[in-house]
Amino acid sequence: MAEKTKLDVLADILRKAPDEVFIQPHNVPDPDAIASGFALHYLLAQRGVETKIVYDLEIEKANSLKMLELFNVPMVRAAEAYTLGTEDWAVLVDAQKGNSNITDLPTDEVAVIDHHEYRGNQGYRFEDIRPEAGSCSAIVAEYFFENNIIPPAAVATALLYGIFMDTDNLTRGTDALDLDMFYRLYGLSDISAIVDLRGNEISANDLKFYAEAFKTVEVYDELGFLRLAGVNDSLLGAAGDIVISVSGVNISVAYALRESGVKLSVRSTCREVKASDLVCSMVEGIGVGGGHSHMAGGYIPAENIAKTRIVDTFLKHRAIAFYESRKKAAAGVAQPVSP
Ligand SMILES: [Mn+2]
Repeated sequence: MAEKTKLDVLADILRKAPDEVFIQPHNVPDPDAIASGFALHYLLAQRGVETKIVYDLEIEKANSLKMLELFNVPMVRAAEAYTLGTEDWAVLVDAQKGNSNITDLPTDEVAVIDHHEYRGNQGYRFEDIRPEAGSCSAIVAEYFFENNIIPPAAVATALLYGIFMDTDNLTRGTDALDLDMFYRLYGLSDISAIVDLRGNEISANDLKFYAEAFKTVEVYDELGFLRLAGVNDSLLGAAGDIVISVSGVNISVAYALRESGVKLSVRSTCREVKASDLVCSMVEGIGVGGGHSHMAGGYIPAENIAKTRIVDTFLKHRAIAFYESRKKAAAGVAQPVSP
């Protein structure tokens, strides 16, 4: 007898749900999170498990909104999911329980599919966590091919775009799985929809924020800093991607100052300085942070920042100190002092 696929195992578990089954991506879902949720919703329906996709906070970015419209993704905000309760089960996608970027809803989180650093089993009955994958979309895409299910064009295109975005056009943290799935999805996708999405990556309003933010850019060696004003901090990552494309800059630290605290987004293509290590050192003892070697995020609540300190200087000081120490350590390894 053929061994059960991951999808079969997951569907078997979810059939036992006492009430509804929800799929929950991280808050402020990005294209990878939306595609993963959308594709899993389709796959589970193929196995007779009906689900609803639910998310918290807002979908802010223009391309994420465009995805919902183009592919008709059935996603509702948690606040509007009136039937959601403690009897319901949830599958987390592109996030894990206990992450700072996901709201703990009343549901029982029984399963997780993710590509972030493993945070340990949080009581899941099913987990498929592959930190080496550049996107969650590639992991979910594999479920189609493992089960000989052909994704409809809308699902294939959403997944292709999810891989595209999370790997920065197949150049950031890309794993063989991302490439393999990209190749297999490509022929099933509607490339004109990808072109449409590429043409909707920022709104006219975003452009104003970017214009202000780029005036704040400061470069120190390979580090590029950027401060974003206002509440629209979903632009942080995208602004950081632009800063890192500046010649000579290999690490970008983008941050937004809100009344409630500081939000950080770090990108790195520097071998010696992992984005996740840098962000962890910046928030050490005062906040939370994590991510991948190429991209990471963090948050420092306002009450943990001494009022007497200038936040910009404080952040830059911590980042530069960590950068210098890593560089020094790497140089030490490369050129051992002769006895
Ligand atoms: Mn992702």
